[in-house]
Amino acid sequence: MTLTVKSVARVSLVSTLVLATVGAAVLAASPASGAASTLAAAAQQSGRYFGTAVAANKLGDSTYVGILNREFDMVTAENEMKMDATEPNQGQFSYGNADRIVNQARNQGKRIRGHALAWHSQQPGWMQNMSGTALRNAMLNHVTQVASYYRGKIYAWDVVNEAFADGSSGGRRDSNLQRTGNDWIEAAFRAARAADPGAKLCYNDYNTDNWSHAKTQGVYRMVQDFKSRGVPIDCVGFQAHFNSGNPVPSNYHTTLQNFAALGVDVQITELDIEGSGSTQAQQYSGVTQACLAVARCTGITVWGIRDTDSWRASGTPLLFDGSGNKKAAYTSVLNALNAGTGTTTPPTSTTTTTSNPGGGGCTATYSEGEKWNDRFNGQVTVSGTDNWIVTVTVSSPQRIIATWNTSASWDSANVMTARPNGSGNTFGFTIMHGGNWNWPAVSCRVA
Ligand code: G2I
Repeated sequence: MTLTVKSVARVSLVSTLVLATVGAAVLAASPASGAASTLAAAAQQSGRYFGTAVAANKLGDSTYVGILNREFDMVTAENEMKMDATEPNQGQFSYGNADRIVNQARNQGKRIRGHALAWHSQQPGWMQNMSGTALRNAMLNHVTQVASYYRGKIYAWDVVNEAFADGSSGGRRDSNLQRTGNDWIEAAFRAARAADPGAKLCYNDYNTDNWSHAKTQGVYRMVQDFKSRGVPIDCVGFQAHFNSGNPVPSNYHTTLQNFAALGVDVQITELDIEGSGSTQAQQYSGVTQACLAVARCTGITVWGIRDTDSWRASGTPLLFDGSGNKKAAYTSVLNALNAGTGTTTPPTSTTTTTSNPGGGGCTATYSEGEKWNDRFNGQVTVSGTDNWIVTVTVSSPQRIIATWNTSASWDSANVMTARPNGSGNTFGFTIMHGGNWNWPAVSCRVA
């Protein structure tokens, strides 16, 4: 009991700190002296990047290019690497516009996120009409060709984009690709790994920000499954398109942390938040804080530069106005990055939670135990049922070496399944940390 209370108190304290930081960030007119003065430089202080989507047809706009060159160190082609752009006719590849973006970025010392190798949308006409083995082979050939063409130039590929259904199913989205067989995603990842072994391979989706949403859980289970079976996946992209109907969730940090605990990087890949003024600025700051608080959140990309460049320009969702002036949202992001609370090797204060995402039944609460140079102890307290199954997932190179007050087993993928052994509803374990002090992800279900 005491343990649960301590843990809850810590979570509340961190929330308060985040809110206080947001307030301070919005009030400040300019960065403190000594702080970095661009988004990229500010993000680099914690080893992260700050990127933007770029459209090839705007590379002649000097205001646009001026902001791009000054503020960002990662670039995503907004449309130019999609399947319809790169393979307009089957077997005929077209890289002109994508290359303009890649060359501009590389000449400026920026890195590139590739977007996207396989997707149900933006397929060329010839592919839309295909099905079965012919489509599967055409998709794999596309992945192989495009990833090979850009081998060595891409930091991370969105290998598969938006493959999960919206709503309560938590399952796959129906599409011609899905109908080729449920293994189409892992087949795409294997082809991408073979074509460009140096690129991080990401699964990228939207509406996966709220930890309690079925879609988020569906993607989580897929990544967990891929990690356990050795399917090559390195990262998960959270598009993060927010507005009043799809607001920044209060559990955003939990989502990022729980995915990271599976042993993948997480990236915010297409951030935009509709709105204006201090409300928008606070939301931007909160998203930035959530990334900074997760060691494996390696960077943030906004989906365009000026509001007028946005795919939903009327929502004014970006960091610069139509004239290229910095908005309040820009200042709040810059200040959050400069606040420097985040680190790529954080100490022990990560607030991994604890819950039954399916709703109902039970709650598992993690709290810290003793720490040593090479290992630390943790406890989990379960409430809501005496008949629980708790999953504890640690992230590489961590490994669980001992447990007490539970009947548990764990596998090479660092996932432990714990059940009651008659000792009550609090159990403990020891983790060899290998320098990774992140808390494990825990979740609970009724047996
Ligand atoms: O819809 C927002 C994003 C959601 N996640 C995946 C992203 O790839 C997606 O980006 C948007 C682009 O921002 C739009 O610019 O994807 C849309 C569809 O691919 C893009 O819109 C397309 C229009 O539908 C086309 O009519 C247009 O020719 O942009 C094309 C190029 O301007």
